[in-house]
Amino acid sequence: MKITSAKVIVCCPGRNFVTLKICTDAGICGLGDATLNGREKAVATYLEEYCIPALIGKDPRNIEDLWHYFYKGVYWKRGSVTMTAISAIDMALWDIKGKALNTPLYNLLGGKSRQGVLVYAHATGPNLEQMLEDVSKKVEQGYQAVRVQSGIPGVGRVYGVPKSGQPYEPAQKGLPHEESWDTARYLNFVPKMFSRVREVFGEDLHLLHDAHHRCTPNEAARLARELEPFHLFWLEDPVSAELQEGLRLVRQHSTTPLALGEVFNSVYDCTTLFSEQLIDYIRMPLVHGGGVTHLQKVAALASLYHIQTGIHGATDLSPINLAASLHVDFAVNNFGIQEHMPHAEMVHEVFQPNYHFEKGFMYINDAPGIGVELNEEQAAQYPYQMACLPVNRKLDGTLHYW
Ligand code: EZ4
Ligand code: CO
Repeated sequence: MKITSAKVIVCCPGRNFVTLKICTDAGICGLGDATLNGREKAVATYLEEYCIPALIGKDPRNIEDLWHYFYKGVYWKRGSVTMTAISAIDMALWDIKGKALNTPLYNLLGGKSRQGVLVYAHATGPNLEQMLEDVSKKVEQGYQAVRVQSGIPGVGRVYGVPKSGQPYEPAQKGLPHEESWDTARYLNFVPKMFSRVREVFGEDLHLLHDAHHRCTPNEAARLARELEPFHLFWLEDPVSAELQEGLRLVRQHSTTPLALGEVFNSVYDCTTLFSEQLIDYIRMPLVHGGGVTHLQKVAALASLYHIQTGIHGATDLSPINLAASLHVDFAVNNFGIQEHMPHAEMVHEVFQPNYHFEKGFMYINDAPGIGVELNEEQAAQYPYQMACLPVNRKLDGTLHYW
């Protein structure tokens, strides 16, 4: 089999998505997600100018070899843009392999290790009461695990908390807008918030929280310790983990489970965290973390250190990425939980998914490969619109440094 053509499809059905489509002389095409929120065109150009010309004529069945060709062969290893491009190629090749062998991707990864994939929903609100209403909604929808975020009194617009009634979308059209932050108010508020959530919803609901890299290791240690009575499923990104050693301080002070890695793009971002057992869940997404091929290796290494997967699944990652993630979630032994933020209806005019949610779990059908269809005519109806993630300033105007 040979690759005969490949192209990048950029569309904006409510938000931007970048998709790589690779086609072969066998008449089989594969799709890969290449969306890097706020930097979509950088990945599209990387693929169009450098990767696609090098793919033509290659045998798409040699996925491992092609992965290393684009990772090692370019000399400039790692980085989000490069790794997102490699991820898209990798996903498209696995999609082709599944279609060529007429079998779903999970079957090529060792088969199913479980009946369904436990997922968590997002509950948010500008204040405590509205947040509690949103938790109720998610529980009514059948979720057994809920991530809880709320506006903080005296802090204004906070990352990850949409304006009342609007869906959660961190990127805003145009150049970055600005949000505010105050760590002292945040640290005082979050334990009270979880105390209230436990009071209303009891002990059985799994609760998660995302600190979005806003704390120093010492602040994070205090937060993790003060959250212990509320038995979180996890505390996510308590610190920015560029300094992996920073997690030692957090770990030494608390038994609250820790989840990190949604911004990681290589196993080398994880090695200290894994080998010293400093975290409990690894959040690396397929789309920015080298695709199925690299995630399998990350999950395998994590499993040696009692670390489970908790793959990133926000709406800025396309349905192709979510489906590919679900295949991995089904297959790996050390699966923990999968993030699930349902895409807007408009997104499904372009991407027809092969998965569904039921009573707290997600399921995937047996369509071959990754199994998501892309409607190119519909995609063309929604041209790219520049959008960026916000910057974050402390109340005195200082750009928050983490
Ligand atoms: O901020 O995907 O846990 N989920 C998250 C996400 C990320 C966005 C960034 O593009 O933190 O909402
Ligand atoms: Co996060």
